[in-house]
Amino acid sequence: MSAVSCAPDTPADQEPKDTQAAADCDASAPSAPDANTPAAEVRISDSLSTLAVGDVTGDGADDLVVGDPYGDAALLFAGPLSSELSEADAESLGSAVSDSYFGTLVAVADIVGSGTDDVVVTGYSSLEVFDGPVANSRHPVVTMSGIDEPMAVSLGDVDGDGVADLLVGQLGSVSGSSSAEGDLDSSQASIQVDAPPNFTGGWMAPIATGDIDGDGVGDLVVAEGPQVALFFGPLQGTVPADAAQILNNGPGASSVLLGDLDGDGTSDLLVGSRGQSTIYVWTAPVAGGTEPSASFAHISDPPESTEFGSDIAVTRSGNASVVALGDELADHDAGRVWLGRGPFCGAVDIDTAGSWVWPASGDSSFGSPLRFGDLTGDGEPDLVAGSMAERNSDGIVRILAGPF
Ligand SMILES: [Ca+2]
Ligand SMILES: [Ca+2]
Ligand SMILES: [Ca+2]
Ligand SMILES: [Ca+2]
Repeated sequence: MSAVSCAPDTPADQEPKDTQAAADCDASAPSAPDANTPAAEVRISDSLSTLAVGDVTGDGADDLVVGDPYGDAALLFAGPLSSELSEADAESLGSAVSDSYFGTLVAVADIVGSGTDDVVVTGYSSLEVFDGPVANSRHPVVTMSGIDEPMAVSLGDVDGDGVADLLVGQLGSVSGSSSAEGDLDSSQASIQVDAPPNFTGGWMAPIATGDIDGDGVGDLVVAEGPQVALFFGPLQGTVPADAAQILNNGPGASSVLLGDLDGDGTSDLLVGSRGQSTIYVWTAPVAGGTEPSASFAHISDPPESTEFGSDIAVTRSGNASVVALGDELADHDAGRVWLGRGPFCGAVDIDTAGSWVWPASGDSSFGSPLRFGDLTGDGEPDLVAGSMAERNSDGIVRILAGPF
């Protein structure tokens, strides 16, 4: 992977590394919240898997949905949240049919098109959509059959009709549906994207949706190993594999996020690689073959056991972009989250810019999953950070109050 730079005529490797990010872009350290005094925290009795944030009850306040696959459910915690919460404080969204590991993946967006966010929950071989406002409609509106071990879910409008679509990544393909009613069979999906021939590793997760070329229509990003495939919307029917434009992300890809880093309304692409020390950024408009425009990396002090990029989240706080990057630090039995306040460009040295957030617990795997949302109800984004390994792997979700 070649060096990255804000300006094509000023190669990053000719600039002093320790001053480059600040000089170019004024990236700064936000006031980091104390991970040991969260505004709220969720403790459930089974291992945490994934979480999502959105207003699924329709009252204007963000809510938290936590996957509980060992309880065969997703747990809805209606915001605003405070203090310590358990299963007793949640509404349980169970499967209409008995299914193992229902709650493995959760996602939230308005895919029904009613104006209120809906909840998507997957199990080992199932997917169901709970229509928002969920408090008034606990029964799923969609069950999707014919899927096998869904590995990723992304909700975004890739067919361009103005309503978010449901994209499901499974082995060898991504299936999409623009309809959110009835019983869907993934073999009859309205959008079908098969792996390009040069993707040999199985076309695994992760996937993401967002508008990365700035034409106003959502696009699909699928990462596999060192390659990232871009499918530009509108996507409908069977999408030919040669429609993919390819980016090379040298170290591999284990997390992909499309988020607006610079506030211009288009989605920038961040690709993390678990076990590596660099997260690469492509600033929209993105096309196949382009080099990353920025990176976040341990330039001055790379640890041996980094899990940097275990998850990624982006939000706007005030007039700036704020990025949260998880680093589970596997061998240190800990974990931490890097918070940086943009604008970002060039090679950002995370050891000299930004702030680290650490919990007191040593054995935590703090740093995945990560999301932003206003769960305290004060209008400012909060950081929602999971620690999978805490409490003998029952896990904790901390709500760390913004602004940042
Ligand atoms: Ca709500
Ligand atoms: Ca759509
Ligand atoms: Ca687009
Ligand atoms: Ca808040």
